[in-house]
Amino acid sequence: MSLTLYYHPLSSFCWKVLIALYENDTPFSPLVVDLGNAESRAAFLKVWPIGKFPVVRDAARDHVVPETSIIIEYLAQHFPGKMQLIPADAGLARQMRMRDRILDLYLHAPMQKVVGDKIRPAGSKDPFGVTQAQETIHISLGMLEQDIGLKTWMMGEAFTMADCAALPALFYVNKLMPFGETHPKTAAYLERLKTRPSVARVLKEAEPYMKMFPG
Ligand SMILES: N[C@@H](CCC(=O)N[C@@H](CS)C(=O)NCC(=O)O)C(=O)O
Repeated sequence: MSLTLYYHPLSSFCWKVLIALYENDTPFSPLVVDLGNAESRAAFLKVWPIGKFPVVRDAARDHVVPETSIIIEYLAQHFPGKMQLIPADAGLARQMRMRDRILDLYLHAPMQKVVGDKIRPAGSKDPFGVTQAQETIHISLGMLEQDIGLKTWMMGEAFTMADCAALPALFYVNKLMPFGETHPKTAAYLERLKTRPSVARVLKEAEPYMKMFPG
């Protein structure tokens, strides 16, 4: 097996790539990174000095591939399957990548900021940054509510990388700031996502670790 996935089952960005892998039944060897363990951390930093996961290593091509969107693009190129997560049409692919970026940068990353602040030691909290992050989340949810409208998935009927990006961001945002009442179309979309076998599998695998979430 040529692919190794460096990840952690509770990590939201790792879910994005796991969904893509499960959508296409792509074979890979999972390698759990425990950043709290000095040995595991040091070994991972040798692979990717930035220290953020997931990262994929493709032994057959001798490539280390970090960053979720780049990983999913790499999988689409070298491990294509029945699900085409990157649209073949260049215009649709650009629109899909734009949604993927909004979800990662303006929903997922601010969610990480809010969660990350909860585990900062007293005296090192950043209430100003958290308020800014919450405002960004609110704006993004408003945009998403308009965008999703009556569509099944982010790009319509086709399930794409943007949907892989949406699940982890929305799942954890909904835990922090439940949006069922305020953003019903987005909430219905999240429920639809959860019924997807790839997503249900990721959530089930994360269940034993959920108690570690500082919600
Ligand atoms: N832009 C990156 C974000 C990855 C990311 O933030 N990963 C988190 C886990 S969800 C992480 O590695 N956190 C550990 C740290 O920052 O020390 C991507 O898309 O892969």
